[in-house]
Amino acid sequence: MRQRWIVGVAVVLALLLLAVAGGRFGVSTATSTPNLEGLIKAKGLTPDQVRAAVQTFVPPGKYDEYLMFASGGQSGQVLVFGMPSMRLLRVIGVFSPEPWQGYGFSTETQGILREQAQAREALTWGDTHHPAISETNAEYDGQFLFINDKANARMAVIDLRDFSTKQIVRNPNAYSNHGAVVSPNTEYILEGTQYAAPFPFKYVPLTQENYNTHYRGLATFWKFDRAKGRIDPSRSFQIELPPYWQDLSDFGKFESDGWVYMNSFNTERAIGGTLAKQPAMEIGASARDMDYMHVINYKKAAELIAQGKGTTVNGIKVLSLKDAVANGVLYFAPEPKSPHGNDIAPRGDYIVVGGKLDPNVTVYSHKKIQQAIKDKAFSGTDPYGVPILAFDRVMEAQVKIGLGPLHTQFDDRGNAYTSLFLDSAVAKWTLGAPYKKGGDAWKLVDKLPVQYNIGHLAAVTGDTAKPGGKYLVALNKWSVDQYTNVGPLFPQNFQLIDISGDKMVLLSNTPVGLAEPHLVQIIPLEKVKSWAVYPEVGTNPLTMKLDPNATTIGKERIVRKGTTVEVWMTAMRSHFTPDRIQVKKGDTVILYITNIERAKDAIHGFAIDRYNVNLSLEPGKFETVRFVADRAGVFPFYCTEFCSALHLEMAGYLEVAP
Ligand code: K7E
Ligand code: CUA
Repeated sequence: MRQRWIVGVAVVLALLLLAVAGGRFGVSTATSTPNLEGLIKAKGLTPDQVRAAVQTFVPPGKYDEYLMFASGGQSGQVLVFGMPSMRLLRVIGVFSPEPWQGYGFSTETQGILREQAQAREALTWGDTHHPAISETNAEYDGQFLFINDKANARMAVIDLRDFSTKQIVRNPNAYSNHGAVVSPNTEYILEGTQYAAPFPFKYVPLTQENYNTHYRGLATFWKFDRAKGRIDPSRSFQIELPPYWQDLSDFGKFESDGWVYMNSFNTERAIGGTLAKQPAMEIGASARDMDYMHVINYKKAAELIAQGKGTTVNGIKVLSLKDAVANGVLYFAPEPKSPHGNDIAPRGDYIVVGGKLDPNVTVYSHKKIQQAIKDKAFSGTDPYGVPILAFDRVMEAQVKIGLGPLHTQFDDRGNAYTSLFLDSAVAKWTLGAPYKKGGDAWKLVDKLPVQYNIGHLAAVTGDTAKPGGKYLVALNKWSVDQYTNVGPLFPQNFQLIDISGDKMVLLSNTPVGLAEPHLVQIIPLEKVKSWAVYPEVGTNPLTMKLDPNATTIGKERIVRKGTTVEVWMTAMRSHFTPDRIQVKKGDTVILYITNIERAKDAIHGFAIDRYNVNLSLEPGKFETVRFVADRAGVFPFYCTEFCSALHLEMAGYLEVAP
């Protein structure tokens, strides 16, 4: 340890001396250049802290090694960080309007927020929890990102060519959801309903009897059409489930391909009612020692749907609970009380469950589960006739790791990492054969305190078939004393951890002062092939093709048809053409704007004062905006991105005659 420190500092010092000798500090003299040793001493840094600083520092002009996609929690957005620097690179508007991107202002993006005209009105927020990068052969392929909205049971599709949201679909039969996970080749994106509701949805008074009979959970398999880059609701399906609260899930891979494992809690079917002297929801919902992990044969379910077994409910095919049980689609495996994380090991052989109120992680074997199903090794059925697999026949191991285990990720050396909410720690433990053998298997090997109350954690490609090792991020819910006080709403605390050695090493803190990100996914930078400019001038970001209304220089025009005024406009440094638009009060105005720039980063904005019009026009992008000119007056419009020396002059007037 000490040796590495000396070597590390020696290297830094040597580089510093070389730089000084080479005159790279320009005018600074030996006395004004901060002396490294002096700096370290003045700040009271330990050798580990200096090493962490060097390890996470990305010099100006250099790139990070990884991209980290974080859910933006209640902001309804997605955050993109570079790693290991943990610098915020991008915010992606998803379920909330996002003015910088003009998201929710253009006709195209308003359509996305209105869920392709399915919604009565655009909801203006979402509770994003689980980003999921599209996969090929159970590895991230970097093409698409999916994210769920827990609050409104919606799923969004982001295209990683331009890091923009393309589609939002709403679950027609569920009112909340949890988890977005993709199948190994992204055929499906799965969401569980978090909170059971009447099915099909209507008013059913909340009595215990009604709850048991009329309330249901659902597993929704959204079919993804990769060529179109869209979810296809007409080829999606649902499986009806008992009214337990279905939580996180994971798709099997390799030997477990075709199966899904999904946690549930509140198998007690508690319905609350504190004022009526009923047990509080959380007491009722955690009364039993065991809940049920759902074991779902979704390939079988898809076959049954294809054979016409499903019923269409509100536009989506649903396989009934009865048919699911009768056809061997659904089994339960008992799992320790109030489970949360459900994570499948890299080879698809083990399923790791964290029971929040149990000091163990419980590991199930896919092989044992299949054998138990074959042998009909059931310990009974639940009230809905779902067979319950005998716990001792399907459980592979229980590893005592600490209090409040939640989520688990993996590295490339047979280790698993589990967040411990109550302990505020990350536990590193070993998997069994074939990952680790004999005395090395199923053992707690390291524990690192984190600050504080960790929810999810994520390692580099740590939930795929090829975990990368190297780094892990702890997503801590409480920061308490880690940052200066900025009022009573405290930032979340991301902590970067080096997992490349035997011991985990804390590297850095990153405050997230925006919302509560629940999960991140981390992908090597080179796997994401994003565009620096739109490939063709006039690309419509919704279709990703040349738009028929895109305009080129010299073709700009204003055309009136009745009370509709259409404007074909171009934007380039440093003018909009046309720069004067004359309409009458009450006219419908449609602007088709093309940014004809080809230079990277030559971005223009387009805003009309007092009309709530605000677009972002990246090089080559085409956008439409439509509004009714319902106020008379003369309204300046201008470019909102400081694009050039004459940026302030990039402006014009909308004249609305009374
Ligand atoms: Cu926050 Cu994944 Cu929604 Cu756990 S979940 S913490
Ligand atoms: Cu274009 Cu400023």
